[in-house]
Amino acid sequence: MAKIKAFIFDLDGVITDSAEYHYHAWKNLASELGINIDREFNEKLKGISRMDSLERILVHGNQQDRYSEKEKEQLAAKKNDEYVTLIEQISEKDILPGIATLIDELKSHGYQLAIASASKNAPAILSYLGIKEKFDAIVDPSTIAKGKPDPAIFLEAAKLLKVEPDACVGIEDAEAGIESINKAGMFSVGVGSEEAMKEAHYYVTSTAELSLEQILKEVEKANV
Ligand code: B16
Ligand code: MG
Repeated sequence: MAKIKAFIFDLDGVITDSAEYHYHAWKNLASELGINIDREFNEKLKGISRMDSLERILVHGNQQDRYSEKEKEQLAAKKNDEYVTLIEQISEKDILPGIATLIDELKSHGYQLAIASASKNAPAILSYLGIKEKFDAIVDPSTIAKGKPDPAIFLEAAKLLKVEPDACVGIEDAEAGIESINKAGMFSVGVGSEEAMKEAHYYVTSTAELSLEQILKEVEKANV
């Protein structure tokens, strides 16, 4: 592995926990369609794009053939309208433990920082958190043909930073995200359970445990 020059972050589940807001907005929409979803089902929507999330909900309610593409677009837009209102409550206090310190430490050491999130609302969320200007690049997911686990979004982040993939560390909380980082040829850091993060080069169970020193030691050890 080359000398690390950049850190690429997933947003939801790594920098902040917006999953709860996605859950409320999807639950309300699903219930209008006569479909019930619970928190366990919501786990399967993490890291999944808006339209793919809607598809999964429709399949769950056995309504996969009920709506036209245009109607599905309208349903997804309705969910997003509620989500956009809900995330207005997000503020600095919603940054996950240890993340603000890690970002500052990375900046002070001169690392490049980017966001590789499936969310089209990522720039708004980063603004509410007060940390948008700390990132050198935010990938626009609408420019990415294939979502995670495809490596495209992480490769695009490296390209925007003008850094080779093997000089990047990617940080993710979703299995599909870890797969995406690994396929991109980057060093993967997972946040989550041992089971969910088994493919990560290194993992921690909480963002509070993330430290630059430890990550660099693990990169050295792994020699990937
Ligand atoms: P939006 P991440 C993902 O964010 C969320 O985990 C997922 O639940 C959501 O459907 C997706 O963004 C798209 O979000 O509807 O705001 O475009 O984990 O990739 O940061
Ligand atoms: Mg995530």
